Amino acid sequence: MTRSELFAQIQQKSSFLCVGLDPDLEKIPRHLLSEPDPIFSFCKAIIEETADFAVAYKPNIAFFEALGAKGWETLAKVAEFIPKDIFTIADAKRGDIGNTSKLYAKAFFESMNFDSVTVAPYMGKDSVSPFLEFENKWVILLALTSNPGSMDFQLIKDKTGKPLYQSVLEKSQEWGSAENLMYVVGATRGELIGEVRDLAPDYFFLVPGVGAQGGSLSEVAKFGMNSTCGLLVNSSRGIIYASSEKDFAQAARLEAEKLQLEMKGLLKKYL
Ligand code: OMP
Repeated sequence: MTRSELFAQIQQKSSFLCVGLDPDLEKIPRHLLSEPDPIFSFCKAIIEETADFAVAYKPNIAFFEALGAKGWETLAKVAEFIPKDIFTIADAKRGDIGNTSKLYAKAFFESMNFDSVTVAPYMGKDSVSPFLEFENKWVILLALTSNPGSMDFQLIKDKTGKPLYQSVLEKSQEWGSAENLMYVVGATRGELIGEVRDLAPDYFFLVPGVGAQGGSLSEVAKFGMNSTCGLLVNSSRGIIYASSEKDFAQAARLEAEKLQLEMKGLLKKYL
């Protein structure tokens, strides 16, 4: 999917919502456990009920690979089930020496046909570039993450006073462009999102951390939106675990719709 196709979808749905699929056997409704593939049944129902409001889905690979070979099968089924006009993110946070990264890229872009994969920048250019060589596919590079530990390294300043996350943003723009590279910027980062936007004006940001982690959607839009929206805001637990009863998918729909309505207002205000 191209950047303009993604923006067209955002305009059409008045939404920049990414629904995070983090399905945990211990948290999904009990009645699903008698199904042949409970995690698939869960994700399928969530996708069916939220697709009207979502422009992206982000299966977090950990929740699938924790289940072994069966989990990988389920992931492939989930990826296949997501409607083709919706952007897909394999949240795998990969990155390794070049010839290994190339195979990670093949796994997610060819074997499973995801549109994008999350990648860690720590190993540098040769660990990220192999992902950027696939046509019409995207790297979503960790820049400023939502978790408390992001302070440990990402905010460390170099001799000139520049924090590490800013060096990641500047350097990586030499490797890719706004047509094949996005950045992870946590919703919990408030006005720092504005600083990231100044350094990467045209790029899309994947913004996790609203909902369960307490980030504010209106702050994200205020500091982060650009002329083509430039935001995919993710919520996982806040949507998929809205109810643990038989009505879980309808409850997820209501949460997704609530976020979409707020997004519609923000698009009107800032775009
Ligand atoms: P919720 O907190 O339940 O909405 O889930 C957030 C999702 O985004 C999880 O799948 C995390 O792994 C992921 N995530 C973060 O929470 N923080 C980050 O900085 C980066 C990610 C990510 O790359 O998606």
